[in-house]
Amino acid sequence: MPELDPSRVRDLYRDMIMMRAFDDKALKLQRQGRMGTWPPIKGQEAVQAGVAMAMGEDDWLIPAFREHGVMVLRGVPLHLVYAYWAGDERGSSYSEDVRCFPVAVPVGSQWQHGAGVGLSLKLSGDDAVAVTFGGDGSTSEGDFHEGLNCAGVFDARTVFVIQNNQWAISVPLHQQTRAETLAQKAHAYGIPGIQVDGNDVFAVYAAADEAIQRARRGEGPTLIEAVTYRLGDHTTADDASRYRAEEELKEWEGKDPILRLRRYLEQKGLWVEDQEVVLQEEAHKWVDDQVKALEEMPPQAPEEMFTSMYAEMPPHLSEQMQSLVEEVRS
Ligand SMILES: Cc1ncc(C[n+]2csc(CCOP(=O)(O)OP(=O)(O)O)c2C)c(N)n1
Ligand SMILES: [Mg+2]
Repeated sequence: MPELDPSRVRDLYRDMIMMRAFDDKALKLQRQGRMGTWPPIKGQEAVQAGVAMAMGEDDWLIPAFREHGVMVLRGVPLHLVYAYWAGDERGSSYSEDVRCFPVAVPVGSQWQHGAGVGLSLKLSGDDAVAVTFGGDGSTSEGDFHEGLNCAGVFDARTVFVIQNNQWAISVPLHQQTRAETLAQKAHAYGIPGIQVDGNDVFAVYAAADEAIQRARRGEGPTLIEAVTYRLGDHTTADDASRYRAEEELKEWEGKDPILRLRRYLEQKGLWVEDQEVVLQEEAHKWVDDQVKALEEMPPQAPEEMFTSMYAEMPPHLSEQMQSLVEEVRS
């Protein structure tokens, strides 16, 4: 059990409630046609809250695509996270003071980005740390091995976090690897690997804190496997009931990280129903305000979906951009 005073434990609970509220809202917006495809984070809140709390102010976050919780906790405005998933390029354009890379959907690409950022932090003598995320499925990509190997060899200041939510769309973990754990893959690269209960926010915080401090001292990277579960569908374009047993879902619903932390708080006399009511109201108000901010953004220019990709746009994309602009304006 890490040393956290009661107010920080309550902060963790608050962070997780905020995540659940904005995740739930995004699903509703999508069903109403006001949001694009959304990958839900329900069930994975403890990983994100625990890692975010262990990060220092100047540390860098390199997210994959299911890290909205940790992104918001690191300072990315929620309405911009929503904007990204509503198909708006401005969702990836926030203040440079927020040390967070944009969402990267290509599975596994984050491992190399994280190794690179961690290496650059080491070379520049910066004592900040890079924290990178990926899913269980992404560990089957070559990028995972290249990223971890490179980080190990060069002592990058990187902490790698696998959100092992048991599924990569419809592919279960046992079809992803023969290894007993994902954490043990770290040993092949000569770096520490630790498996934690990802639905236990204290375990996640403790492991992340130790790994981040270690990287900050220049002692090299760590791989953390957080064992959790995706309680929702892969995205709003998926129907997990087609490949996943109802009993499995029920079992994991019983391990909901938010319920677990709430029971802990209640048992310790740190939480009462009145506080829950106030917090829920606060969460819903914040989410509604952020939806308003999203919907008040002026429409994005059609060019924007082209202009963020290359420093110099290849001719075939320029042509496509031109024809889209003409079509939209005609
Ligand atoms: C390189 C690449 N291949 C395939 C896809 C399509 N795809 C998107 S998410 C996903 C599964 C990822 O599973 P996992 O890494 O476990 O992350 P999770 O979605 O469970 O968070 C796949 C195959 C992609 N985005 N990028
Ligand atoms: Mg997964």
